[in-house]
Amino acid sequence: MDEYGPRYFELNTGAMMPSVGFGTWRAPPDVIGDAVVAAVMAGYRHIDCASAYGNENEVGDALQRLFSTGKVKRSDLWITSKLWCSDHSPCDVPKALSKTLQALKLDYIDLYLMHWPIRTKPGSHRFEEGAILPLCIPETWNAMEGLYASGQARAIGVCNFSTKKLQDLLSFAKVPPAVNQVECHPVWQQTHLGNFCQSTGVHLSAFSPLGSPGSWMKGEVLKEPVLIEIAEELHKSPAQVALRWGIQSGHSVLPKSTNESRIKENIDLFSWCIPPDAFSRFAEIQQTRLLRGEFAVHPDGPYKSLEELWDGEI
Ligand code: NDP
Ligand code: 1BO
Repeated sequence: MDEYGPRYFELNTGAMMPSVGFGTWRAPPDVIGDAVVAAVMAGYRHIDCASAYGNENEVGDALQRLFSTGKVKRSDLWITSKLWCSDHSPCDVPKALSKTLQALKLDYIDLYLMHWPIRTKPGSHRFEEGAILPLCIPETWNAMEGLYASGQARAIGVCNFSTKKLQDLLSFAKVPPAVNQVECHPVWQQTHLGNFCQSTGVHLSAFSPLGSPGSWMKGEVLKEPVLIEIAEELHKSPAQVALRWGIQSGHSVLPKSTNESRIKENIDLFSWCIPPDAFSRFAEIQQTRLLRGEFAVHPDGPYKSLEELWDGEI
């Protein structure tokens, strides 16, 4: 029995976003389709995509498979995608969303996010020397607001914004961001940013909620002793406890897996909870940001240090 929510978080647009989203970063194009189908069949109703992940076309094919069998309708699903850094010029923003919609084979997106507060040369895929351009966040945001007004993006938001960058954005936004998607897990709990988001009505969505084991981020979150102890006490896996911690902290969580049994494990979160005495022990965990963003720091770019990229939240 599902007693322990929340299954959804209400955004400042009034929309209800499912609290567990299926991550798609680093999921190879030849396996992502079956993984998306397995995820939806296991109960996920939220898929987290991005043009930069190079697999939106295959995600779109999988969605068509699901729609054609009548298992789910478009309106049952929450689909997020993201504007890549090379598309920040206001004239490129609607073109980038059109490309994403074409790949996903959808006519609207539930949530469109600026992927990073970093702007690179049109057409560039990396952050190599010379590719990073001066920022134009107000102009890019204004173009995102146009997508919201057109209905092609039913909510808009950002990723990887520090408290200061979010505060600046809120000072000029005509449409406030609905979501700030950031790294968040028991080893990088984002307490300060989370409190600011809560006080301003911006939902904090947690990426890499398992600490991205196996990626170049070298996350060891699932080996954290406090997490393992609590998992043993509750007869759950460390991954489930990390995800349940995120939801109980008020964050949506976006676990990625291409393995069917882990896909199921990662959404088995609603028939149990972490009791208050165990929950308070997460405060003991030493904090470390894993996705530090060294690639965004250049002597000629807008961020000359990690301190500047994260405005001290490092
Ligand atoms: P996660 O924290 O979701 O970890 C994914 C890794 O954990 C995979 O290697 C997966 O392997 C493994 N895994 C999954 N479930 C379990 C489990 N139950 N037990 C043990 N290992 C498990 O990492 P991501 O960095 O992928 O983050 C999740 C999503 O967040 C991304 O896919 C993306 O959608 C989003 N994201 C957004 C970013 C942004 O800048 N906005 C940045 C980073 C991520 P396997 O597949 O073999 O199960
Ligand atoms: C640079 C990593 C982006 C993943 O969303």
